[in-house]
Amino acid sequence: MIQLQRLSGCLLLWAVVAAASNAAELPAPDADALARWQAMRFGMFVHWGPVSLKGTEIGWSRGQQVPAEEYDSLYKTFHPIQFDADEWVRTAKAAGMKYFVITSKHHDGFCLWDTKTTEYKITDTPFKRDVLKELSDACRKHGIQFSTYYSICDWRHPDYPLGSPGGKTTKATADMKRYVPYMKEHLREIVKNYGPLGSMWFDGEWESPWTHEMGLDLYRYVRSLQPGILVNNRVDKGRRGMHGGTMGHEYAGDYDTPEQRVGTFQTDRPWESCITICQQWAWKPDDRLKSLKECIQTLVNTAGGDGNLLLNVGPMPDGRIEPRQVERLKEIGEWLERYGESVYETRGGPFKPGAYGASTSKAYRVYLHVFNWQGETLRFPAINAKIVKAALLGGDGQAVVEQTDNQILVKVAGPDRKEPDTVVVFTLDRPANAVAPVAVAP
Ligand code: FHN
Repeated sequence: MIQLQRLSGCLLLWAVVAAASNAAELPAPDADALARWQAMRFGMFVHWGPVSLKGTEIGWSRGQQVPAEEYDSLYKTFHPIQFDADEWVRTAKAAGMKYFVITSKHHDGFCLWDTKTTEYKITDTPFKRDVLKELSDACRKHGIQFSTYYSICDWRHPDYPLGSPGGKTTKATADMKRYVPYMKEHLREIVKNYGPLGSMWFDGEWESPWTHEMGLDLYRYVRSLQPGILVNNRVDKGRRGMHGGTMGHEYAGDYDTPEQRVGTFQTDRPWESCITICQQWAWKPDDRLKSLKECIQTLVNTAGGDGNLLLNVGPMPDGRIEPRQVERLKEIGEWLERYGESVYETRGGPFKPGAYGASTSKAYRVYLHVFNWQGETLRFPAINAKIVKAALLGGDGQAVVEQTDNQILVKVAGPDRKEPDTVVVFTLDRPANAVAPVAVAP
């Protein structure tokens, strides 16, 4: 028995080492591309497809609120005649977003480009136009980085073993040996015809048909299509659910992907929170729209944690982004017009996010974003740098800062405080990235 246990122990160790060594052979992410993407801090996520005709959730409502047969026939009447790629991209730009990620194929298998692999695509709808082509052209025209979301799981395709509702059924004749090449051809078409891309944003990796070995292979394949492309951690099996972190170095993926939450403060590995501006990913009539305060504070808390924010909109079946969502995005852009230097090209910290708000920094400057004053004076822990100047970003009003060896006291008179965020700027006697991050007591 002991012998058997020893053998199984050795096999397990071998498997771990093999997996680790496999991962060790992965091409390193393009450091410049990663740094450029991190500096962008803010992008638009779009979940769209024929399901918008029903106003239910993309992928998940197939075989639930919408019978699968009906869901799969929606494309035959999908005719978003008001779709204007230029208008979507201009809306993203007006919001202060620097990159754009669209669902090229979600769990329902519908393809938003003119793929040669299936008729279940946008160019086989009454609309006939290639949405990915028009969006990639518009992004290039407006200087917005273009990226695509791609779902590994495909609950409609006969060769992907699990089906609707929500991956809870199985398909008798499915075969991953046929499905993976189908998927790889999609990725080749997308990168070659609409690239270069900023990122390939994978999703749908959590189900049993997808394995760690497949994830490592797919990461290598996508990097072979475009060496400088970024790939998120949902290409492999290492993602920690909605927390979005990666379980270990043996797993592929260049950045972590917290979902519907602001990621925790993390400066040693890039991350991006994906969050809906409403509640549902795809369009839903009368869905709850997040307030401007919630959107700004989410963006600031994300940047304060050293992460990016990918804020999602779900366009309507006529091809427009809902006017009230466009208005919200415009309001975010107006805030960034004034305070964007405290978000773009910054790093998180050195004061970690807390009840007060969050901080960001770049060069010799620290931007203290205060949401909650909790009284007259805010108290912050000492840092290993001298504050040589303090002011309010935007110039109107005064910040009074007192620094001792043990603490930093910050005071801004009531009339000078700003909703939803008062930005106090410290100028330091050294680069802010030389200052060790510190937690701020609640
Ligand atoms: O199931 C999907 C969901 O529809 C949506 O696309 C989000 C966005 O990241 N990802 C999955 C849920 O984790």
